[in-house]
Amino acid sequence: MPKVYVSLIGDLLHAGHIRVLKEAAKYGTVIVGLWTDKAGGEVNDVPYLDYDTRKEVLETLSMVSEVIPQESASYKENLEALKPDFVVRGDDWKINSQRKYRQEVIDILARWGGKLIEVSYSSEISEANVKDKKNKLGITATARLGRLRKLIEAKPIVKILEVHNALSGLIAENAEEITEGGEVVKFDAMWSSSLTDSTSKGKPDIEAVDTTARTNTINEIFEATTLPMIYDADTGGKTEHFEFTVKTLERLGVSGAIIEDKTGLKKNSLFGNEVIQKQDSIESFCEKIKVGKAAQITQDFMIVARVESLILEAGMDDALARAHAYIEAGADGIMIHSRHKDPAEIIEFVQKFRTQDMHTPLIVVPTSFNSVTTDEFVELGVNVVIYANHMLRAAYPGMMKVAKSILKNKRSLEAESDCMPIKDILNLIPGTR
Ligand code: SPV
Ligand code: MG
Repeated sequence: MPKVYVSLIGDLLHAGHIRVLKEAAKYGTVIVGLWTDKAGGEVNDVPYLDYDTRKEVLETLSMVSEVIPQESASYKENLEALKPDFVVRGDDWKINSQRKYRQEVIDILARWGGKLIEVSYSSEISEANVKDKKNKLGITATARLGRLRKLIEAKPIVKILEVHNALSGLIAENAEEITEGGEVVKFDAMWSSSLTDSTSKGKPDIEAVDTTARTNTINEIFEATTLPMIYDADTGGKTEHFEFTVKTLERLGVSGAIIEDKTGLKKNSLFGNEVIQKQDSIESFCEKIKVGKAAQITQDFMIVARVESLILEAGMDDALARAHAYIEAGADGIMIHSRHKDPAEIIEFVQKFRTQDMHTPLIVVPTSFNSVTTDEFVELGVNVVIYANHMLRAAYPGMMKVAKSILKNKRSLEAESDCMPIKDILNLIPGTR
């Protein structure tokens, strides 16, 4: 029997897949190359369902003889190992970001006279379209919670945008850019920033906005979005209180909390030593991490320890010693912060940390060292980058400008060009009409 290779993510199996598999079965024995999470991560399409669940579904189909993993978005490795006579696929990849892989498949098959068969794929049933529809239906707390850990494991880097209300949440969810190669790039998750949530409420960033108020903001954001969220838990508060915060966040479907190793009255890190801020002892902070880890109910919730040694000028050795101690205490990741424009100390930290620990997720917040690109962070060994305050900082000057213009001109005519058209704001949110 001729060998037929079909490559699938198979997250949401739909009529298009069945059409491809039926066609493939006409040509011989069908082997499905099922994408691993990492393969999906290469093209910004990390599956929602885990590999074994997707495999189980495909294996029950009569058209499928065998399911094997495809470890990369490129088919190369599996094709060279199997040397199939045919590859069958939906024809949508002629126009989407996977066209480079299409040409590679054609070239590889040509080496042994194999053939690519393309099945016409109507756009209403493409996987992306089905996912869009699914997003409109929303997401459960459990599915949202588990998503961040999965994204960190599967993607070269996870890009996170600050949100402070539902509208900024919608921007994080929907903003996209298409690269020259046709790849769609989007944000992967949202950051509930203590700075911007407090500022939106007209309060200073000193833990004065309590957990109840913070979680109200999260609820509003979750009503309108499906992206996972990481929560800026400041110092985590009293250790005895932190365990309740962890349970509250898990119940809502937040994926993790970042706690910083400061104690007493917390001030924003970007003040550095211009204000009085005190770092916690390693022992006491490790205890807080342990209590938080013991409090969590799910396996997936992440507690990330934020090291403030560089902010407080306690030195590189202190930063590294603390990071390793916090991991030992159970932290699922390290956020290293700096307030310098020059990224040198961040680069030094990451390089030194990675000589001892290759795996623990590293998170950076490049508000000050904003010249470094996500590609450069990937090279360095950073796993998560948080753009921590930009949505609020962008909105405020626009609002101030318009408010002043109305005062100055005694009418809004002059401000109109700085505002989005009424028609657009009416239509911005689906279901307004
Ligand atoms: C926040 O966004 O509130 C943060 C990051 O904690 S920073 O403002 O840089 O301290
Ligand atoms: Mg903060």
